[in-house]
Formats: sequence, structure tokens, C-alpha cells
Amino acid sequence: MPALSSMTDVHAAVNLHYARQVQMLDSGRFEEYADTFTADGEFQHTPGQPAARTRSGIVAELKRFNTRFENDPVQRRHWFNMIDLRPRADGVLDATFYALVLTTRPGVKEPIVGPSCLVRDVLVFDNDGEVRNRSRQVDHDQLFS
Ligand code: SDN
Repeated sequence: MPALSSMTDVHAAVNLHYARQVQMLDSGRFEEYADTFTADGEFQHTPGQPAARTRSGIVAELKRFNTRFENDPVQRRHWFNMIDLRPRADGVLDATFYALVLTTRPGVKEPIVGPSCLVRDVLVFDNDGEVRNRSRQVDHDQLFS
């Protein structure tokens, strides 16, 4: 972890990481999104599905998932909120937060709301000083039991 003076600085760095990361995702820049994960990063966006591993695996999974929108132009936006950050002794960060997916279709003012998600990330400050996801696990509220 770089010499950030306080948890406030760490929160600011993580918030910027999330803002950039989610805008890459929502604009279909999947290679850039995958680059916000470590080289061995793991990503599971839907419970019960196998986690995508490595950056190329994450890109492939996002392309596969988004084929459903090929003939259905949509703007998806993932809204992140309530970010709880807990640093481990070794500087790795556990982040837990809410994510709400809004899907808007051309000419339709009201977006489709959902899924409402709980996200668990493991974040590291990588060798180049950038915040990256070592892993991301997304749970969907409607699948609770
Ligand atoms: O990257 C995320 C995601 C995500 O990629 C999701 C995808 O589809 C691709 C960060 C935080 C939350 C999410 C949530 C989802 C939802 C998931 C399934 C769906 O939209 O039906």
C-alpha cells in the first residue's frame, strides 16, 4: 500500500477506482474493466455461475453475458453505494457495498430496476500503486433464502 496518510485517502482512492471501473463496464470497455483486476483476478457476477478467472477470462465472460443485448440496445448503469472498507493487517482491503443495476431502453424514460446486489470485493494496491480487484463476488437480493 502506498504512503496514504489516512483511511480518508484510502476511501478516496477506492471511490475513484470504482467510479472509473463502473464507467468502463457500463460503456462496454470490457478490456479496460478487466485491467482493473489483478492478473490472477476472479469475478463472479451471478451466484451459481463459475467465477471468471484472469483478465482474458473476465473479458470473455462479459462478452458472453452481453450477447443478450445484441439486438436489444440498452444502457446499463451499475450504481455503487454504501461502501464499507476494512483493511487487513497486510494492507489488503475487504470492501462490501451495494450495487443497483438500472437498464434503460431508447425512448423509454423509466429504467428497469434490478438486480439489487450485495458485492464483496478484495482490493489490493498493485505494484504500480493502482487499486485493483483481486476478487469480486456479487450476490443478488432476489436469490436470498
Ligand atoms: O461488475 C459488477 C456487476 C456486474 O458485472 C453484473 C453483471 O450482470 C454483468 C459489479 C457490481 C455488480 C454487478 C452486478 C451484475 C449483475 C449481473 C446479472 C444481471 O444483471 O442480471
